[in-house]
Amino acid sequence: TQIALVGAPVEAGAGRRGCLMGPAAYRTAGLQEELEALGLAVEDHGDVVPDQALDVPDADPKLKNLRAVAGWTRALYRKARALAAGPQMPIYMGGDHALALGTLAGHAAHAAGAGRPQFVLWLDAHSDINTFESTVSGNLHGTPVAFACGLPGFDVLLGEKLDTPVSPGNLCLLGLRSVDPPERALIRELGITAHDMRAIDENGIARLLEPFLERCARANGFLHVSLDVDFIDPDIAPAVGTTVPGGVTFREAHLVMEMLHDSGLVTSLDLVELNPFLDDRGRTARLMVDLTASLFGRRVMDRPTRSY
Ligand code: DIR
Ligand code: MN
Ligand code: MN
Ligand code: MN
Repeated sequence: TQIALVGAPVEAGAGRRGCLMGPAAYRTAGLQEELEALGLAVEDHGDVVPDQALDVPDADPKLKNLRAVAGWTRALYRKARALAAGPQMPIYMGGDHALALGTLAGHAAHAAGAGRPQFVLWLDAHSDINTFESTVSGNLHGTPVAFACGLPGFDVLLGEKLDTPVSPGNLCLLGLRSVDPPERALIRELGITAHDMRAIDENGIARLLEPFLERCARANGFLHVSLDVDFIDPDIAPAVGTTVPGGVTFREAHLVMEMLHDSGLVTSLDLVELNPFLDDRGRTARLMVDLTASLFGRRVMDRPTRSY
């Protein structure tokens, strides 16, 4: 396996500053070296530079940093689309979750061109399915799922309509514990698979994740995984601006990654919302690196590769 590390120091989509230091923290925490230790060929592509997006209003009364977010979306869309066509599997080192506006659009466009469905696993305390209409905070990191589903109102981001949306049936949201009322209604209307923390408590991670991976495998889909730091419990992952208590444990998070590795299905990965300014001696950055290593095959004992 070959891997492309792509820095996306986006912080315009979050409510507080600091996520721009994320890519540097992943490099300092040794992401490249840990993946190379697993025998993978890793190339660091450096940090993406955002477009100017001068056609977008600079000061929108409601949507925070709309022009800056549009600039990132366009640049990351092109980068993701180009990488999806090549041999390397991209890891996008964020940056806040607004970076997924670009990465998801790019990967979905490539999947459509290849005639294969794009699947998305959203690991997050939040559902991030606000529209420009429904958002109360105006923070655009709360919108990428709605954008990816092709909901209306987002054309200003790319400067054109997203014509290859992800089918809502191919999405799985896992780890939810903060969902705004309009988001909850949208999830129901679109029929998106959404597992909250109670579902994890009652069923365990494996029973929830397996059917989704099975569907992806059966459909010969590409799988994009978007890992928000706040998926994990803030007691062990404090470096995030939007902590919500009651997140997944260390082992639950690793189990997700281990199952993803065994599935062999993952084609792209976002690491988002790490805010190193809020970290405790790098422990969250190191945890995110270790989780990524589990996704790429670090394990305690040998196990057969799963075939669905
Ligand atoms: C809230 C919080 N739903 C919003 N969202 C996120 O601002 O739209 N926090 N993504 O991380
Ligand atoms: Mn998020
Ligand atoms: Mn979140
Ligand atoms: Mn692997």
